[in-house]
Amino acid sequence: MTASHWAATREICRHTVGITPDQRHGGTVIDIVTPAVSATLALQGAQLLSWVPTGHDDVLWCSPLSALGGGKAIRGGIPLCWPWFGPHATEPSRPQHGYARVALWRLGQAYRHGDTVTLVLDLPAEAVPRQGHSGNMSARLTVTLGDHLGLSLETINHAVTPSAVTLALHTYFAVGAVDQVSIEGLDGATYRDNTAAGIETLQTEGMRIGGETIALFEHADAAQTLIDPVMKREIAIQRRGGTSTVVWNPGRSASALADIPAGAATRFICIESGAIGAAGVSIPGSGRHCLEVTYHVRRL
Ligand code: TA6
Repeated sequence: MTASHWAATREICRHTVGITPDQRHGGTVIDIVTPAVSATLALQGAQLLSWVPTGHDDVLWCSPLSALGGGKAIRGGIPLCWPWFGPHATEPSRPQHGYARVALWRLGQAYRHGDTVTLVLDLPAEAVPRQGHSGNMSARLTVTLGDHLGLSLETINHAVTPSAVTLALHTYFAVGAVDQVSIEGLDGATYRDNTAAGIETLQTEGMRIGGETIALFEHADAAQTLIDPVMKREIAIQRRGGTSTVVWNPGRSASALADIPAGAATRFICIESGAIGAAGVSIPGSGRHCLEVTYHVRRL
């Protein structure tokens, strides 16, 4: 981060009680502390790393092994997959899950209403390589942090022609034991099972995680609930502006991922909300698209 970028970040935070910038583990973060919430967001990727509504444990899992800057994807929290999800459709050399999570975003605004804090972060078009279908686009993330969490990822198409995007919030939820959780709200939908050569599978009877799971639902209901009997809580997920949900846990394959400590893959489940594959969106010339997701946590 340049000195002027750091100074601009500090200046925005200076006016709002409870919002503090810091430099940590090789990156710049914003710490948020109010009576309702404590949270940390990294400017790399505009990635929320921690969200602790008062009276609860952290809702998010984040690897202690990840650097928080330097252009390598941070493992945990809420990575933004944008402007494509997964491998690039035609150019495998481009970064998996797009540019957003490895780019340095700019804090544009920070404000507080009561004990709720809102941060607005921008990824300007100049920071997005104009190759292939990345087109000429910018992104804006608005994060609202309080006793619930709201994220709104806006894509702005600056070209006069339509641009196609796939995108997702790749949220890592902390859980007590992944083999004990269930995910409601996906029954009746079909998913591509990427642990079984992409076979189309019908989901029934509540989703349980029995090992490595890569389940891509292009179309699923807009609401899911993650039920965690070990942490005695449930997390309600509501999505708008996309029809897709992905459920991912690496299971034993975690041993091949250097940034997941031994045994830690049992302590998170990714439930990702977005618009992927054939359910991606086409944004008209000079148009905008908004993906919104909200999370509420309740004690069981
Ligand atoms: O969203 C599922 C997925 O694409 C999986 O295939 C899995 O590899 C995961 O995301 C993590 O990707 P990453 O690039 O962060 O290692």
